[in-house]
Amino acid sequence: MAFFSKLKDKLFKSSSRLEEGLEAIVEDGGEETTAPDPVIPEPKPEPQPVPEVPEPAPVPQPVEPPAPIPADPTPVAPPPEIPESKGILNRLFNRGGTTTEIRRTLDDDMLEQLEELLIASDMGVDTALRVTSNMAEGRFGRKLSTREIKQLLAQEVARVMEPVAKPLPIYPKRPQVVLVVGVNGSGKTTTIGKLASQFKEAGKKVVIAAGDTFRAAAVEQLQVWGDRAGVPVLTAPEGSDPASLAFDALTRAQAEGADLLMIDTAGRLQNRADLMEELAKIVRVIRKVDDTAPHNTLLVLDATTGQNALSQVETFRKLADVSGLVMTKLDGTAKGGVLVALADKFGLPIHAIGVGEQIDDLAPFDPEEFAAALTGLDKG
Ligand SMILES: Nc1nc2c(ncn2[C@@H]2O[C@H](COP(=O)(O)OP(=O)(O)OP(=O)(O)O)[C@@H](O)[C@H]2O)c(=O)[nH]1
Ligand SMILES: [Mg+2]
Repeated sequence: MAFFSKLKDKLFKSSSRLEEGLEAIVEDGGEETTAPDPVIPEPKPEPQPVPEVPEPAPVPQPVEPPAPIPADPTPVAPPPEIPESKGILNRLFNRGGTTTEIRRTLDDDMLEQLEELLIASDMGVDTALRVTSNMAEGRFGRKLSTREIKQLLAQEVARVMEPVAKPLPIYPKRPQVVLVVGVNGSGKTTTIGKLASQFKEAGKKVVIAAGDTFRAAAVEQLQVWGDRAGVPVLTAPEGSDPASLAFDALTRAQAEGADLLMIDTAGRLQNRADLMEELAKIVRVIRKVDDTAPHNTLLVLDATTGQNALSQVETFRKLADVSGLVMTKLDGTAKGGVLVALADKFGLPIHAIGVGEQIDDLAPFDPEEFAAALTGLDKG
């Protein structure tokens, strides 16, 4: 699976940290065990009057049951060596490389270490506790290898993430208005560019509104993304009212029959009251054109901020009716675990993840791939 290895590469920092931690935990207090031999069970060497040469495939003979077993005390011929030699071959070929593996008994100490590791990987205390207790359920006292621990962890992570993995919903309503919010530098503008490109490629007619009128550079940046995606960007002079730009943009998007209008917003405002007022005004004004807008309010979060992402969700939920999340910068961070905490705590859909600065570095969120990449589990 090509994308999986790409994601795993990109999540290298998260996974390697968790992976090393898991290995260290199992090694600490674990012991070498001989892995149970997975080979085909050896046939019991039962002496019986077998044909001299072993048939390649002993075809069952339903017609005539193999006659023997008369308790004949006179051994006609010594039982041939075949069963024994088969055993030797089995030993040679199947049991030659007896594997040893370090396993550790799952006990309170180990669970505590696992909790600490998960907390350190930004899963948050509550989520870390829940995940480890689920991992332990029914397995307390069992000896587990690193691989088994990884599998268990990946399974629990995937279970937490499953319900939130939802692509941005597309409604029949046209134009569908997507308001994009988030703190300064979280990746709003970049994400709009990437999303616009994906929707354009999917045949949608997309329009972008440069609602961050605070800085001229912000508008230029969005125009660059619009050019890359091949999508028009509607702008207004620096310092002008973003709400009136949003109004104009929606009116135009409607007139042009656009499928999607994405509205960028500023993250750099003086204080929360300013930001709240600005976002509320944008919403108020676009509702004059379409009283069901915005249809999605995307909160863009920067994964490298770790636990901070949790408080950003809380803040933005008060400012706007956040309908879903995009988590950026999952490449090159050791804090990928925060996604698990977010999913566990808020249950908001995660529509996509940003794994780089290029236009195609936005991926749908796949819980199993994410869990495997995060835990360093080799899939398959
Ligand atoms: N590595 C990486 N960098 C990203 C990702 N998404 C965004 N960035 C970078 O993060 C920086 C900020 O991104 P912007 O899109 O400008 O963020 P913003 O939220 O629009 O910022 P403001 O407009 O200042 O509020 C840029 O340098 C982007 O290239 C990602 O998924 N991975
Ligand atoms: Mg921006």
